[in-house]
Amino acid sequence: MRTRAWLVLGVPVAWAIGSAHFQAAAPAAAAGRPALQGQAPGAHPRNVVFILIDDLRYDGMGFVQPEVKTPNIDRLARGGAYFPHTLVTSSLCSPSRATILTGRTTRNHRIVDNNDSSEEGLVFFPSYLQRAGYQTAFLGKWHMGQTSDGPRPGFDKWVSFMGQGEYYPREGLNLNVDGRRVPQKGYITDELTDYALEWLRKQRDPRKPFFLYLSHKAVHTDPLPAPRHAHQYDATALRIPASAANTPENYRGKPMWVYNQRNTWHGVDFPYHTDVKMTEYLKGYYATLSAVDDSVGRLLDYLKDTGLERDTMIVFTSDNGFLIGDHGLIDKRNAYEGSIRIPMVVYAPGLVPAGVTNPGRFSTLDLAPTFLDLAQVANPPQFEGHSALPLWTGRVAAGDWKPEDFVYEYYWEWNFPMTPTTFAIERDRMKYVQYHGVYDIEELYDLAQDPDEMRNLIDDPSQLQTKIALRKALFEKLADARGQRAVPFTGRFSRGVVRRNRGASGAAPFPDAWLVEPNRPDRFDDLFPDSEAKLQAEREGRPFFPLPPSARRQ
Ligand SMILES: [Ca+2]
Repeated sequence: MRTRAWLVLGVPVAWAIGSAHFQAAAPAAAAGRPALQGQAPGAHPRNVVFILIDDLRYDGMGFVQPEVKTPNIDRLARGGAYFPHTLVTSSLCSPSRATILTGRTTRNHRIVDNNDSSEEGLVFFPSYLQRAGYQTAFLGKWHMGQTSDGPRPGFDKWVSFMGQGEYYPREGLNLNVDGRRVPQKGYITDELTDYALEWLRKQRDPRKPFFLYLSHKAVHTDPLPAPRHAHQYDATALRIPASAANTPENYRGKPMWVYNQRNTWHGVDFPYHTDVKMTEYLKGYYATLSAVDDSVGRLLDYLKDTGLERDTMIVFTSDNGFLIGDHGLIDKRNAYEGSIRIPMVVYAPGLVPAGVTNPGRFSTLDLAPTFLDLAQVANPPQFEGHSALPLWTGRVAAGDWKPEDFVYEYYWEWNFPMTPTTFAIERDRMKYVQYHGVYDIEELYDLAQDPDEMRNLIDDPSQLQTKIALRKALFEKLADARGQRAVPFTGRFSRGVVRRNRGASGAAPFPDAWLVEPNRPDRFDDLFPDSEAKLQAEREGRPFFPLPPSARRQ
């Protein structure tokens, strides 16, 4: 973990909160609020401000990385808990957002990529909060459905835009405000914050608890900072990971697609088909984050000034991670740590312990169950995750927190053909990754020993049983709600971003271990399941499956 400064590893005390907390004397802000259906007498629900950033890297916060200036997010972390082991089940905007909103995996909600507009039949968790008496608002990037920016079920207030939206206003660019076309007037992060504060101050019903879903466009590519931050990082040296270098050590044991991607739209040699260095790109990226940080400060000040802070949880996170050269890659999609880890800070004075780093693992699949748990609303049967509230509050210490296997899925997008369909599973800090539809190697990492994923253990004889067990578990868990396994695809409308920089890196060679002479006596062995017996035969230099006479060639 790359935590620094004042944060302390582990949760210091086992807080006995849980249901007892909800029976404590109601703060002034909740006084007079009627008990909601299904809640214990005297209980009062929590308000939630959910701040979702787009493509913010897990370590892209000042309290983790001192070069980055995020004083208000740091305030949240000082007064709340930081969870460095928070993961996304699909590292891509639309599938990940759909998972957060529906509590379902991509294989079940079926928003399989950024081209997929199908929201039919999906129920978004704020609907359940509404039924329980909450007032709900959605502000910002929705990015599911390419055909409508209109209000969706589950929200009393709606401010959104088509697709990715834009940082700055231009002629004809509109927001959708409660179904009406309203011109975008200013810088998008500031404008969304203005709408959020206006709703909190003037539009919501103060007698009801609220859930504010603030979904920023920032810091998605191409990041454009607010003018006040444009030169904030001009003199700052920002670093990229050592694995960005094109060296034999960095590519030892790596799949071929990883090397092949370095000179593409999503590679460090040709980032978004430009010659921009990632160290320079990051200056604009973090300057764009600064308006988000201002937004956090404005919201926090409002909650403090009104006394609502004692009764409100703030959750700060991102829809996916972001690679900045890790393994020669940029952006997201793959199952490497920089892609699937996200920032996560939870601030709720009196409920969530302050100033701690909590290593317990949970994922975006667990957010909807957590929010419903906080509101004391029963989970609907289609939810696939579990409430992380016991971990967040410290009721279950990180050391006693035993999450289920984490399962990852990404489906090949024709627009960005350099990243294959990817499935992964993490159990007890061992991560196994396999690729679908390409001729390439699997990966197995011991994240406890090798957090940067530099030593692929897939062919390490001592890991044979782990490999076999994780392959089996991954296959079993990838069954969808109908018990089926289907790799989806969406319709093409172009060849996709296939260009390469003529002057940069080329194609990967096949792994040396795969290059052999003809007529080997063990040439059928790979047709048989991996086992100790097969490994023993390999150790002894004999074929596991002796060739029948008809297949022998001298
Ligand atoms: Ca995203």
